[in-house]
Amino acid sequence: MSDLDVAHSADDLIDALRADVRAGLTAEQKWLPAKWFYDARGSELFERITALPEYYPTRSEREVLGREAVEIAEVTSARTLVELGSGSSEKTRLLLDALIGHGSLETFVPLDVSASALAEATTAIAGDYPGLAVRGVVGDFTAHLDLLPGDRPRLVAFLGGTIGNFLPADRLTFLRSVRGVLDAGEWLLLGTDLVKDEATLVRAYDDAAGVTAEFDRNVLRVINAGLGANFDPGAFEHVAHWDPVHEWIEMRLRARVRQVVRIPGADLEVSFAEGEHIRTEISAKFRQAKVGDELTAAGFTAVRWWTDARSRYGVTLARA
Ligand code: AVJ
Repeated sequence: MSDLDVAHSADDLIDALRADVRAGLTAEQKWLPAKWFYDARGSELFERITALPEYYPTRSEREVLGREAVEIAEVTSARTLVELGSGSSEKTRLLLDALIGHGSLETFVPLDVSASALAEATTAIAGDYPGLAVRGVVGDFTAHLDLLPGDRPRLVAFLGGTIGNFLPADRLTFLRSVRGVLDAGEWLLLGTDLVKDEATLVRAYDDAAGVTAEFDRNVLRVINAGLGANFDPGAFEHVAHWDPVHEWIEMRLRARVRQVVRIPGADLEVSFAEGEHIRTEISAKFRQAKVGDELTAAGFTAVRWWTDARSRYGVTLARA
């Protein structure tokens, strides 16, 4: 059994894109929110990234979940699994199998901005788990958390390291809002990529095959399609920059030449100097203590911390 609840209509989506493009591309340092990568093409490119030899986070997280899913089921006895930014929900199957095996799970609620990725995932999962109620929500996890259905206790999974895409202040706001929709005693499972040597990090965000570069440039295609803009994606070079002070990877699109871009749907003309860049994503990397402190500040208690064998990636189970 599956259904899709659309919190974000197509019109809402264009309004939100317009507002973000106006704010980001008129700023002194141009920037765009990372969520706009993920139209159908962008979600597909991200799936390809997860299979790249350089992009370790997906495999490291899968290693932890494969090892610890039964423990997660035993500790939480969740009746509902909510997955924020679920994408293809591939790793989620490890959790579904364990929670169903444990006998507690009734409902799976994947929430994603990408309607296409979500429709595919809900259909596939509903087909493979006949007893499970699958209730997909097309929405933005910074805006539509109040819509989360399902019997308690719920386990909210926020995996992949996507928490790293928030700026630090927004991260705390977000964690507090998750805490705000949960009752005391419900659960958060949080995936965080960890600080490591710069070369490994930069390679993971600038792969040899150029898939990440195409993913980065996809945001320009999304703006072209949504707002009738005339970005030439080929006129921008993908850059992965490690910021050792903030401990985050910054993805940038750097203008190869001086240019002016028209964005009629946002009533905007944007000039780029040669070499000027748009910051398209930050992907913060964490240390265990920082994760624990931030969860505490948001009103959670971390009860388990696991990493993969190479300590590249951390997974925290926290109680509301
Ligand atoms: C899906 C947001 C976790 O930040 O590593 C992959 C997205 N960006 N390669 C990340 C991404 C470039 C990814 N998250």
